[in-house]
Amino acid sequence: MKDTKKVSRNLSENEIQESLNPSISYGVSVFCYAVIAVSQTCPATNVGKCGDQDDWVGEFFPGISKIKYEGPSSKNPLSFKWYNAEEEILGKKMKDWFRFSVAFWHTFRGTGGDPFGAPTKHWPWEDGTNSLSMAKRRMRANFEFIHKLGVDFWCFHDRDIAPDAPTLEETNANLDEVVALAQELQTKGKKSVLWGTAQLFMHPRYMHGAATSSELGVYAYAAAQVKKAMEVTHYLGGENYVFWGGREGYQSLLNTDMERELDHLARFLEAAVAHKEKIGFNGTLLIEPKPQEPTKHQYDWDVATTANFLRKYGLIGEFKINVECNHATLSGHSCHHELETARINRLLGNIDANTGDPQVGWDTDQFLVDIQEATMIMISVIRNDGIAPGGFNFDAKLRRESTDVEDLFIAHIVGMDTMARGLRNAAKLVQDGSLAELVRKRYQSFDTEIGSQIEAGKADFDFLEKKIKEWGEPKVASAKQELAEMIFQSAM
Ligand SMILES: [Mn+2]
Repeated sequence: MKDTKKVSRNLSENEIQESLNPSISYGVSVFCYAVIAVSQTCPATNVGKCGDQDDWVGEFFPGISKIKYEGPSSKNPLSFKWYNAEEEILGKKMKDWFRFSVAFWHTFRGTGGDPFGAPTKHWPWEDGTNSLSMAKRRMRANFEFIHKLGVDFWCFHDRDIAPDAPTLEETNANLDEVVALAQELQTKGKKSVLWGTAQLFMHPRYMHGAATSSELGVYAYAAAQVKKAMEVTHYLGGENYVFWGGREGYQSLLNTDMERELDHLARFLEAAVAHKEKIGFNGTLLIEPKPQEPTKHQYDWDVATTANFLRKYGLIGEFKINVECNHATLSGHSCHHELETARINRLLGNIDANTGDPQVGWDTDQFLVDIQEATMIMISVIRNDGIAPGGFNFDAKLRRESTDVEDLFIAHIVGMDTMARGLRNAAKLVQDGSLAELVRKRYQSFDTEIGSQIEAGKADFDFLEKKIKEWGEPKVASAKQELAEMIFQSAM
């Protein structure tokens, strides 16, 4: 960190307050408010289009029309080469396999700021404020974006779509005003919310966590915030609600009562289940595992840890899991492993489609462009017969150096095309059947009378000892891993 250039002056109370809001991201940018706080300004070329009112005139993306499928030979960057929404693959339309969603926080609040540098993105519609009118203008830009991109869903954090205020009542009033506009735009554009969530990690009150904070007042504040976020998600017709424990973890076990914190987290989630019933929200509650960052240890480390937590506290059946690929790799697993762990535990609820960098090793939230990885993801999704009412949320952001408005479209297009190629490849593997046959053959010794006795729990050790004495040394077959890889490759 010695080369870090920090903002050299002290920030005023107002600037700190403002800096809490602008750039919300699950990634590294949460670390350093001060750098992020450098405000965007209204570009000179847009004089007359910016101001303190929601007075933006005309389109936000005037040079870009609705993105169309043009097929693999197209050289047009603003077209789909592989994603063809209405095309049926294995009996389901592509759009129904994916249920793609734009993440409001990355696409509309991502500034390109990082712990070492100031924002790099100066979108024409941003006026440099975090005002309510700016929030509304941004929401209108969001709906034009998802319409032109051709996706049906969007996801949000409460504090990203509307500004924080000094009191909870005023903050909620801000949120209500923006949500009313979002509802109007949704109805007009026939769009809906894939999921909503509460942002419980950026404000300093959450420094010890939210539901796992050592402070009762913070636990209560978080409860009030989640209550409201669940209510607005329900109001907007959201199909899911996500819990991501941004700071639910610890920095040191020396000062932490881990058992008490986990008990509190369980009580918090139980209260969320009760509130869901109280308001008649029928959406799925989802937990999004992540192993660490910004905490040293986050309690919902990975899918298996989260499943164990849900079982211990009797919450299985109330929650499913939102698997984020970049979080999977941070926990030392592949995305495919996490999806399969969720699937076989009947917990697969949603996918945050992104990826990390294999060398960098932190949560870089990049658009996933690896066709092999996408194919493995889609193998799990096909085995699960889709993930509705969940979908594929692009919890992914442009690189700091990508600064053109059209880059927002290009990033989502390549992300959607990559997943579409994954689906097409996985479907080829399913139709070809030789990979499934290889796996079936590998376990065929259990497809016998004694095998079914074992699998039914009816073969005790005495019986098996008797059998092996009869049979002698068992024959052990090849695993055929390289052949499996060869078959997999043939579908790329
Ligand atoms: Mn995520």
